[in-house]
Amino acid sequence: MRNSSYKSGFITIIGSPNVGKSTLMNLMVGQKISIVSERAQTTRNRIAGVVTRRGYQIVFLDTPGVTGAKNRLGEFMLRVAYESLKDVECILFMLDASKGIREMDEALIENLRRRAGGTPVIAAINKTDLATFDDIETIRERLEGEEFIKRILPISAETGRNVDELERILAGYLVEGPQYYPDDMVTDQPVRVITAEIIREKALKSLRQEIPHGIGVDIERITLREDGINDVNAVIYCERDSHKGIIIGRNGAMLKRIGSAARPEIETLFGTKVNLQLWVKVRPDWRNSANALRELGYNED
Ligand SMILES: Nc1nc2c(ncn2[C@@H]2O[C@H](COP(=O)(O)OP(=O)(O)OP(=O)(O)O)[C@@H](O)[C@H]2O)c(=O)[nH]1
Ligand SMILES: [Mg+2]
Repeated sequence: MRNSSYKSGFITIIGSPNVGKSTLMNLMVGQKISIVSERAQTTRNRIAGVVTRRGYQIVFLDTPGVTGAKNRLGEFMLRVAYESLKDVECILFMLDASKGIREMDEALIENLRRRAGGTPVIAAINKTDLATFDDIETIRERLEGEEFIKRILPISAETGRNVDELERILAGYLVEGPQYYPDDMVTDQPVRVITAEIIREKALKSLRQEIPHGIGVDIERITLREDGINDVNAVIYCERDSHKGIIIGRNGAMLKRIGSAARPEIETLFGTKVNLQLWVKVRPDWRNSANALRELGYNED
C-alpha cells in the first residue's frame, strides 16, 4: 500500500524527428525501451517508458517526430503525437541545439500553443554537446516569449548533462495518484512488438538511403522449444523488388547482418537462446494500405 502522498503522472515527450526523444526516455528509464537511430522518423508509435522512484512514478510517452505526413503511415504518426498531448500532467518539448529552430520546429511551437490546452510545457534543448553557447542562447531567446513554455533547460541525452535536473523539474508536475505500473515494469509494449522494433532498428542502422522508411517488421510466430530455445519468425516488409534485393544482400549477407545484430538483444529480452528466422517480402505501397497498417500495429485501436 502507498500512502496518500504518492505522486504520479503522464508526461508526453514531443518534438521534431531526430531531436533525441527516444534517447532521452531510455536514459531516464535506465533501459532501452524505444529504438533509436540516426534517421528521422524512427519512432512510429506511442511508447510508454516508466520511471519508478521512491515516492513517485513518471510514465513517459515517447511519440513519433512531428513533421509533414507523406502517406497514411505518416498521418497515423502525426495523429499519435498530437493525441498524446491530451490528459497528461506535463508536456516535454524537445529541440535539437545543433539544428536551431527550423520551420518544422516553428510549426510545432504553433501547434503546441493551440493544443497544450493549459498543460504545462517544459522545453529541453537537447544535443548541447554538439552545439555552441550561442546556438543554445538563440533557441532560448526564441522560446522565452512563449507563455505556455514554463521552463527552458539545455540538456544532452548523450552525456547526461542536466538530465537529473530535468527529472526533478518534471517530477514537480506530478499529482497525488496511484502507482500505474508495478516496480519492475518499464514499458507497456508487448514482447512481440519490442522484438519487431529491435529488428527494425537493426535494419534502419544497416541500410542506406530511402529504403529504411519503407520497412515494416511483423513477428509471425514465437514458439518455445522443449529445450528452452525460442524460435522467432519475422517478416521484413519493403515496398519494392529492388529493395528486397538490397535487404537480403549478396548471398544473404545483409539479412544475416541484421539478424546477427538483432539476435543478442532479443535473447536478452527473452532470457533464452533464440533462433531468429528473417524473411523479406514486398508489399507495394504498404504505407498507404489501411490493412497493412493495421497488421503492423499502426492503428488506433
Ligand atoms: N550528440 C548527441 N546525439 C544525440 C543526443 N540525443 C540523441 N542523439 C542522437 O540523435 C539521433 C536521434 O535520436 P533518437 O532518440 O532516435 O531521436 P528521436 O527524437 O526519438 O527521433 P524520431 O523517433 O525519429 O522522432 C541518434 O543517433 C541519437 O544517438 C545528444 O544529446 N547528443
Ligand atoms: Mg524516437
